[in-house]
Amino acid sequence: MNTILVQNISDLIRRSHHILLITDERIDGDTLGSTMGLFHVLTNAGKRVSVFSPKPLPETFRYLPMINIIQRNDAVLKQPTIDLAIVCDSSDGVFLPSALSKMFHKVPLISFDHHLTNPNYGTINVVEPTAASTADVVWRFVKAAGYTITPNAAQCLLTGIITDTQVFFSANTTNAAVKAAAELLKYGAKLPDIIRANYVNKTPNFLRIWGIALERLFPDDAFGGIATVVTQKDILDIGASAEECESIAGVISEFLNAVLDDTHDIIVVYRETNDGHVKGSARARTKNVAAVAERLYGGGGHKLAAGFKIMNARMQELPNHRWHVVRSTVDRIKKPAA
Ligand SMILES: [Mn+2]
Repeated sequence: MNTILVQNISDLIRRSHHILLITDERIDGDTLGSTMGLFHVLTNAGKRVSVFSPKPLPETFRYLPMINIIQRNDAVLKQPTIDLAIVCDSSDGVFLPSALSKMFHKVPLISFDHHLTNPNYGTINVVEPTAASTADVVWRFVKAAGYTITPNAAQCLLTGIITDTQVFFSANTTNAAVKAAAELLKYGAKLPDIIRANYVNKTPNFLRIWGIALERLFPDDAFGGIATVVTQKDILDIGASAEECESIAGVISEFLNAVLDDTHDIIVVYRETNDGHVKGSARARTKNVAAVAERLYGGGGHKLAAGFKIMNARMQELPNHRWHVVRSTVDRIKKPAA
């Protein structure tokens, strides 16, 4: 990491009295892990830190040390004492300006990210598109700046690396990410706890829906890949909770991407939401699935991992066991979460 950049950020942090950390609105292990990692590093360095997250925290991440200090009320943004803001893993140039506009003062903003699409909205931007996760970008900064790393900080940062690489399974896994993980283990991170919380530990209801989805696999002409569907009827029949449903498309698409043979490149999981829309999670081995998701449904994300939302739609099964999207008369398309 560029020494001048590290120096500039360290100077901003040293001069600050009250730092605001903000997660992305698409809550995942990386935005939470890198944000909470910085929280532990900065509080350990004697800094006053507030953390804001715009969305509820999934139960999966309850194991992250001190996760309960995260505040969801906008009031946290309005504190007049805040003189520096840091955001992690937020490539969206829309959410963040709207959050920042609620702040009492305009303050310098540091952005750590690894999304190619990051529009560099920060005062200082540390955006490394080749990095496997924002957490390993943050780790390289923390190390270069000479901060003390506590076991709690290590556990949070390792969570970001492990979840964004699917435990070093996904194609974005880099030498730097594996090296960072090895270093964080030395500082006290507990890898088995991270894997247990994120990758096993599934409820029976979740597994039942997973089973239905596997049985339904069909060739999907729209994406040119293989797809499956989770309907509202499945969710109601099984009695799955809203929490279980929220992550299910992502989990199943990751699983299929891991286990399907090489004759399939694109994998799509469609899920009907309880408010009448269809959300999709798409994965690819080599093709640019974000481009396909964008062309078809105004979706987006990473080249190999994308998401989309089809407003006012439902899934319908055809006689040949294939499924297609049926839109209702009001046909609006909204920018999605990956
Ligand atoms: Mn990430």
